[in-house]
Formats: sequence, C-alpha cells, structure tokens
Amino acid sequence: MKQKRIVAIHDISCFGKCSLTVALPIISAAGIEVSVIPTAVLSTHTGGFTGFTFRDLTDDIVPILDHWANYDIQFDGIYTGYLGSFEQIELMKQTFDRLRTENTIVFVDPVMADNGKLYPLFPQDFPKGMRSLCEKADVIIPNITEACFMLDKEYEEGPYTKEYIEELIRRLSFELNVKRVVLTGVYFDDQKLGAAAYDQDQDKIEYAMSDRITGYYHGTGDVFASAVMASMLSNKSLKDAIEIAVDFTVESIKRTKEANTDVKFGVDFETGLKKLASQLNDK
Ligand code: PXL
Repeated sequence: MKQKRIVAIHDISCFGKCSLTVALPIISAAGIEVSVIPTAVLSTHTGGFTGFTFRDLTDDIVPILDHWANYDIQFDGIYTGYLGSFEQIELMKQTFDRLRTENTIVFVDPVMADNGKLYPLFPQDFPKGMRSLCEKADVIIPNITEACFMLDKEYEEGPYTKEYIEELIRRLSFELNVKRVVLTGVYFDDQKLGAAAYDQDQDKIEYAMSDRITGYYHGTGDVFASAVMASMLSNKSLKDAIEIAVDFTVESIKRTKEANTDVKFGVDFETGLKKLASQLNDK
C-alpha cells in the first residue's frame, strides 16, 4: 500500500511538548510521512512559562511553498494548529489552495483559547480570523471555548447537556460549512470527559468519553488532534478515530499525573506510541 503523506503546519515550541514536537511523533507512529512548515520557533509554549523567545517564520512560508512547487509533492492531509497572526491565517488559505488535491483532507485545529479565555498573545478578534480558516477545512477540531468564540456565543462552563453540545456542533458544521466537526472538552457530569464528532453527510453525532482527570495538562489538545488525524488517515471511522484519540490522550495524562510531572511540561504520550502504532497499523 502507498504510504500516506501529510504536512503539519504549527510552531516549534522547543520545550514543553505541544504543536510540532507532538504532531510529528504521533502521526509518524501511524506509518504516515510527516512534512512540516514551522510557523515560529519559541523557547517554550506560551501557557504558563514567562520570558519565552519567539521567532516568527511567516516570511519563510511562501518561499517554502515556491520551492516545493518545483517537485511533484502531493499530500493526503494538511494539518494546521497554532498560528500566530492574521497574516499567517491568510497564508494558510493560500497554502490550502496551493497544496490541496481532490483527495487531500484539510484539518484545522483552531488553537487559540481554552476555559473561556484566549491564550496569551491573541487579540480579541482572532476567533473571526480562525473561523474564516475553518470555513476552508474538511475537518475542524475546536474545544468548547474555541467553538463558542467562533460562533460569537458566550462561553458557558459545564457540565453540558446533550442538547447544548448537539446544537453547538451542528451550528459549527452548518454555519462554517464544514463536513466533519470534532468537539473536545465535552462533559455531562464530573466523572467523564471526552469528545463529540459530527458528520454532516450522515447527520450523526458520536461520543467518546473517558475518565475525567483533574488538573490542566498542557499540549493535550495537540496530542488529541494528532491522534484523530493519524486515525482518520489510517482509514478509521470518525467514531473509532475519536475513541482511539480519547484513550491515547487520557492514558498519557494518567501517566503524567502519576509521575507528578509539572503540567506545563506536556504529557507522557511517548509511552503510548507503541500501542497506538499497533492500533493504526493493523491494515
Ligand atoms: O498547545 C497549543 C499551543 C501551541 N503552540 C504554542 C502555544 C500553545 C498553547 O498555549 O502556546 C506556542
């Protein structure tokens, strides 16, 4: 079988596992080739560290695409995550137009907020820009805060009702015109936490729930999104993809909690890669 290839477009946070340092190993574990376009280099991610360096690589994006255009390079998937500016959002739209073929799946994780708040460095109107990028995607993976912000809806804390989640996910799919939406951070009680997935063609919502672990662990959104992407490109159904990704993420959090690691440092997903590889390479 022909090996699949994707391009992951995120920052490199040199310390504190997230974005490219998470996407590369997880998607590679599925036997998928991962090319990258780094959007910035930071000494650490921005969640809880202070004094980090930030080298913007916006000016390198078009030259990278121009160089690639000299070769016959095709991608089965394009995966964007943390983007640092409106300019980068506009460049991603051009990137999709230049790299996508009719068989390419475009994944957008609109990384910008959590727990009702935008991450540091993002302006208040950033969700508008992210929404316009999501409108060009085949699959989007927001958390509930990002979903509300993109719909200009006030963020509410959970526990949520099924009606609330289903209205949110359907609104995202129809108003942003995206066929498949995976919503993270879904919980109906204090025991379980997980994700919901909506497929517009089938008008069906699926859930994958697991144990809710207290504490805020950094980079878990990227771990989850990378595992969903790896699973979908390994021909798993949307339901199987969210189940595999929820289990992979929760097991990573549990190991990290047991080890008492600083929550800023990222989760121990590496120990779970062998199991993930065996789940995704059973073609
Ligand atoms: O995990 C998302 C992420 C990625 N990259 C950078 C971040 C964050 C979240 O805070 O700061 C630089």
